Amino acid sequence: MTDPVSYTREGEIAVLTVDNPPVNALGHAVRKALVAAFDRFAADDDARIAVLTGAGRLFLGGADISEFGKPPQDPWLPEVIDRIEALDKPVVAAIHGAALGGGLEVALGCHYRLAMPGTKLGLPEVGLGILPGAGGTQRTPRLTGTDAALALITGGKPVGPDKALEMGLIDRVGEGDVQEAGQSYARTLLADGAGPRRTAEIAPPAAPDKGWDEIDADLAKRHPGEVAQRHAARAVRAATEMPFDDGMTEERRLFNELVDTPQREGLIHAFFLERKVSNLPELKGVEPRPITAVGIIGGGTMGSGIATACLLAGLSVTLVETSVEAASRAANTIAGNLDGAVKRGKMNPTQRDAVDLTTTTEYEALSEADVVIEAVFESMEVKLQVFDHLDRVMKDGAVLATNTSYLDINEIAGATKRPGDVIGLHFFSPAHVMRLLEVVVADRTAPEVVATAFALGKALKKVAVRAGVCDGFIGNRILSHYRSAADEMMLQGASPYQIDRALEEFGFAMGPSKVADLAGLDIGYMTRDRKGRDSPGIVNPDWADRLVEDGHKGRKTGRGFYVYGDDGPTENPDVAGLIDTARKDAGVTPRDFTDEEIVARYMAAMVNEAARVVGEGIAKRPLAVDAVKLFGYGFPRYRGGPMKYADMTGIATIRDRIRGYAEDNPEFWQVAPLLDDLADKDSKFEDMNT
Ligand code: T1G
Repeated sequence: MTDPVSYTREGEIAVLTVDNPPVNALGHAVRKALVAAFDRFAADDDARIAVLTGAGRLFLGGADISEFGKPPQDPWLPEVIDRIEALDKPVVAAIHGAALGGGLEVALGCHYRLAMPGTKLGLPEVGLGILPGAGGTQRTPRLTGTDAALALITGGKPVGPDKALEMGLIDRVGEGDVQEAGQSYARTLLADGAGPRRTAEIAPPAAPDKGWDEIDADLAKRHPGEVAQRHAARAVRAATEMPFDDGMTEERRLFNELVDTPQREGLIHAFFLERKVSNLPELKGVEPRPITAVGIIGGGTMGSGIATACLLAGLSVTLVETSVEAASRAANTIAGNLDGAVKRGKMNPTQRDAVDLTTTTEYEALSEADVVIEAVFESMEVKLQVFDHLDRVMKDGAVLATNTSYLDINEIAGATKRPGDVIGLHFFSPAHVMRLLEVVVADRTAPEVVATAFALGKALKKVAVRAGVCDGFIGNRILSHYRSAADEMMLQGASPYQIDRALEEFGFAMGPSKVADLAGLDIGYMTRDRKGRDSPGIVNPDWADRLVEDGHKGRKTGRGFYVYGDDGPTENPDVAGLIDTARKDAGVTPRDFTDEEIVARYMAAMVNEAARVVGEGIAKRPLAVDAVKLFGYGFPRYRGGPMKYADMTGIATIRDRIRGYAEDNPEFWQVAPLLDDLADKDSKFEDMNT
């Protein structure tokens, strides 16, 4: 490896550049090279000031996340930063692209800081289940004040250079080239006779406006179940109450506690899988087809959401509806979505006004589209008619995608003259907000069409996950299985509300009955119609059927498992009676469940069906299942996903639980072959992710 930190001199200015692609992560080699380079600067009598920069597209992307969980290697990052700060000659950090985590902490250890327009400066560590562990919790509040430091550190979100300047994180915003801007600032400092200005020597900042107990309670409420944010606030508190060195010791103690938590393991797993999941060996060297113009068939909630996602990505969109009125309604829905995106800061007003959207009733308007995404009613008959029409109007090489959530894409492809161009793009509602995209690859889908789908997913800032064709692909197929486990527990004695509470305590955004109410109880009703209500081992939730038959479809009708009044959802008093009737009809004597058993059974069903999905190749790797559940189904990110949960719980433990459950329902609780195999070998799902 070439020296990851170069040292050159421009007159009296020493220029130190970190070059460790792809993100200049501060791994062990970089830390050693930084110490050597700054030692050289200290000994270089002709160098009166140093400028630290990053090569490539950013300054420093932080500590090397892949090192966590491994024995730390000297020099530690805090030690490197302390050496920079202790120098008796000034050091300027010239920042571009991003200074994140340890990258920003290095900059805070420098004596002066300049950032270029568009730079991201932040301390995202809490999103990895840790905290800024190289002085960030001690130096930041000394520069910005305690409240601003708490917001930056516990929020984990980066700020731009103007905000950073206003906060006191940096001293100036540069112009032009970062190297020249950094050296120009250095010359100014020399001319002003500026010497080292050590952040650590700033007096401890004042206590925050709010009391620490209130701050802790706020964080516990905003990040239920998570520990990192609250630990980080305790480290910032130390900065206000202790001398710098003691604060650093406290920061290190709290950091080490977090490194040892399962949440750090889960969150770092989630960080890497988000990037690995779209990295498919089968696509190596496969060129995607260019996409600039997208056609959408159907302007309902999904079609309008998909159109919005494409417009947010700067693509031109032609949306086809069956009538002028329907097309106009779709245009209004999309306009509302875009206005919402501007409000959320996802799009600026100029971009919003420049969107290229055409709504029409003519398929012929799609003749130049590079890809078309069908999002019409979930009926094979309707979809076959749509694809027959598309087959006739779309140009050669166009990609024909369906947004179906369960229909057989091989059948749709087989009805066209171009099955190689047909693929599934399963978006999740609201399609312009939810990040998950299941790319469903049919038997004859061409590799470059798969590559094109992933390129589109990247352009839409989605987490694209490859799925094979089956009923429900990855996410919904597994959902139907753990949903049945919940139904079985309701029949046996657990209330829907205890189940929701137990799973929300486990970390789910919503329990299964709240999710069902949100999606619409009629969706489940129609699925049971389609699949049949007498599959062996599957408990049919007659109580949910009765609710739908009485017109109660969940949130959209104001009543389902919950009653949706002005003061939020309350339990629907009719549900208990409906379940009791079902228990009597089934001859079941209800029993109590503990919250622990509810979570264990629910998760065992999820892991078991996920193991089948991986074993059958519907998901190529276990991390694909984790990605689907994290980005499409509200699985708690700090647990890393169901497969990570299984690895951390113990595969054999889960297998043995399933064997126990099988005693009273052997048809449903059958151990998946892959789960059995891993348990017997004492292996982990993680071992299959390479
Ligand atoms: N360590 C190791 N690998 C990293 C990495 C990091 N910090 N950041 C990115 N990668 C890998 C990533 O997995 C991918 O790998 C490739 O680099 C490109 O990433 C002591 C303890 C910097 C904004 O949290 O936010 O400092 O898939 O696709 O879109 O207090 O990467 O190619 O094999 O995301 O241009 C804090 C995390 C660490 C920043 C660039 N730092 N990274 O985005 O590229 S903890 C972070 C990012 C810490 C200190 C603490 C982004 C980016 P592969 P990418 P990008």
